[in-house]
Amino acid sequence: MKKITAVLASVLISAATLSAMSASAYEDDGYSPTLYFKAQESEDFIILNSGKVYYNKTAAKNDESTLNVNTYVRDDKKLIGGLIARWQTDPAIKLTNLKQPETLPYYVSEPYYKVSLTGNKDKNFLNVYYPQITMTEQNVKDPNYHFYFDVTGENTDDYPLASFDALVTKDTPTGEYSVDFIYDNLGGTQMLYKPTADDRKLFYPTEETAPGLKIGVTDRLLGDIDNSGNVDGSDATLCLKAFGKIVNGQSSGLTPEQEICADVDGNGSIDGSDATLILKYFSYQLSFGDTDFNELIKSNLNK
Ligand SMILES: [Ca+2]
Ligand SMILES: [Ca+2]
Repeated sequence: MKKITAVLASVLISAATLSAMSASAYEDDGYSPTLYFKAQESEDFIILNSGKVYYNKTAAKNDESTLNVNTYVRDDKKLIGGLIARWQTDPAIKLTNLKQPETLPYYVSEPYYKVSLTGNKDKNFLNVYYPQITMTEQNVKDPNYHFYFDVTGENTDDYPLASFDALVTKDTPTGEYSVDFIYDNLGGTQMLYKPTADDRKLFYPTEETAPGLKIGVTDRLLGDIDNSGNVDGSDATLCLKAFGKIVNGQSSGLTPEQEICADVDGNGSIDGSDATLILKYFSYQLSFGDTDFNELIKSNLNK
């Protein structure tokens, strides 16, 4: 595998040299493709409005819970000619079961095209290569061989590059986790694309163009800041108090467990929107009886 990585990296690098040679003909319009993850809701996980995943280990029905995640590329201009996506996470969460989708997001053209899915268990990372190029002298000399495929889907959400599982257990320590694309220029996440018909460009995503998937692991219900076992007005009050402190430049005054469950929209900060969502959930429960936060999130009332 190492060999293929090295070969592909060197091919991509030689393409970058080509790009530099013709750079004068190319005007950068700021366009870049993006990569992203989307997790699927399941028994032990809630997907928050921001896409962040919430895991309450106290309520989890399984000792080991499987979060299914899809990896996508968005390339509205359909310029990509090849990509390597590599991602990893904290050792407390295991990444496994990497699969290619039934419908590939790219048009497949033989003989060059082959998707490769690999990973490294010890280092806890997964890789997707589109395509895994079969290297021959002739291929290298063919200036078009990178570009024998194109995005198939109109909506990239219908066409993941790959799916995988993230395993979270009751022993996973409380905390904020993230499945992150690996950003490095030597065999890490990279995309080769053609900004113009005769140009090719190597693009290395950053956190902005390839954001990670956030996973909050805690010991209590979403929004139950005081851990009373239900979500109500007291939790909204605690949330507003924490917000007030943050606004005044102080720390929230909450424990890490509380902070994770207070950020109910998962946008990374505790503020008035979170308090509003907590109150909405409280009144939703009063109207509809014993429901879970998931149902509010899926309803139209959560925005
Ligand atoms: Ca409570
Ligand atoms: Ca928030």
